[in-house]
Amino acid sequence: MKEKVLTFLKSQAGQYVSGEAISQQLGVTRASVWKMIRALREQGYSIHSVPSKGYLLMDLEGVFNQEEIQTVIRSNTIWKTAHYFKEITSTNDYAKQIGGSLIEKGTLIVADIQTSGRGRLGRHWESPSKTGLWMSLLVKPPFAPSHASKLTQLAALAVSRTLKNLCDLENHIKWPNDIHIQGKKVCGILTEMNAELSGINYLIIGIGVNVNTEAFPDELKDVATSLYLEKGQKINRLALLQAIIHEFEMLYLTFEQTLTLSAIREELVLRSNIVGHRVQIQHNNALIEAIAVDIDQEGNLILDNDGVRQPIFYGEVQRVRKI
Ligand code: BT5
Repeated sequence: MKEKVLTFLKSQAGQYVSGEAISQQLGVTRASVWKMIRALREQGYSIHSVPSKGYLLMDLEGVFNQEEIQTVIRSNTIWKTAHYFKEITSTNDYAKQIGGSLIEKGTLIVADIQTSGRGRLGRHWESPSKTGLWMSLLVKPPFAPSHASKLTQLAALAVSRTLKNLCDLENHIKWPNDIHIQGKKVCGILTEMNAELSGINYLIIGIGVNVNTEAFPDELKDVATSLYLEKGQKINRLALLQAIIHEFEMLYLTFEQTLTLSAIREELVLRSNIVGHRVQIQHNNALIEAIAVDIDQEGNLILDNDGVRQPIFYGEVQRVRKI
């Protein structure tokens, strides 16, 4: 029944609604309306009450809880199970714990705060409470392990498109796993897998997006940004999650058919802030400096070093200067 109260409050689109109106609409007593409002507040919804006006749902920034996350995947063809955590060490760590027993095709894991959020090579990922999107997409794909890194590119493109289409924010993909706005990192992706030569047991795509972060710790403030800082207004995290999941689903379904990035290669290049620039990259214990000229359909970054072309599969790229 409290879901009905929630739906009713949502339908009032920012208007106060009296306890009397809710009780009449749902055919329950004023006392039970109050109890349900209290239960919804305990679930994380911010409901403002003013004696003469009634109740106002103030969830403009999006409330995460099991029910809402479940709603996000309702019509999804890949993610059939969802797990929400108020607090967790890392959504990727949880995905690893359950990955071995994953029966469903896909599982979505979302947390409000990560106490040990991780980047690549075990680096710390700052994941403060309720201001970001800290999520892992767990899948059991039927293809060979060699295709796994392409999924990082699919995820990057899904986030990049969403930031443009939903938030109207120009952004770039920093190959292979970051999204930047105005040169600052707004999203990082960590893809991990458990595989054997014969196939992938499970694959985890961890995505972290700084959504409504108002300020970063000193060590990040020059390199990190959030959608709020760039846009000047708070973004609804649920709407963002829904849009990213939807974009990723479409990209993934196409990818499953072809196992190449040929359909999106040009878009990856257009959105890249690496292609067209002189870069340095740490590769096989050597520091290579060359011009990044392309991304191929395998997701490799193509470097040109005095006319010699070299595909790079993975690595830490830094721009040296514009050419
Ligand atoms: C990444 O690593 O960018 C991958 C980040 C993946 C985070 C998600 S959140 C959900 C899931 N669960 C996890 O535990 N992880 C994934 P890397 O390219 O190694 O970048 C790490 C570097 O980014 C750090 O060394 C910092 O310099 C910087 N950094 C840390 N926190 C940041 C933040 N919130 N925003 C922007 N930059 C950050």
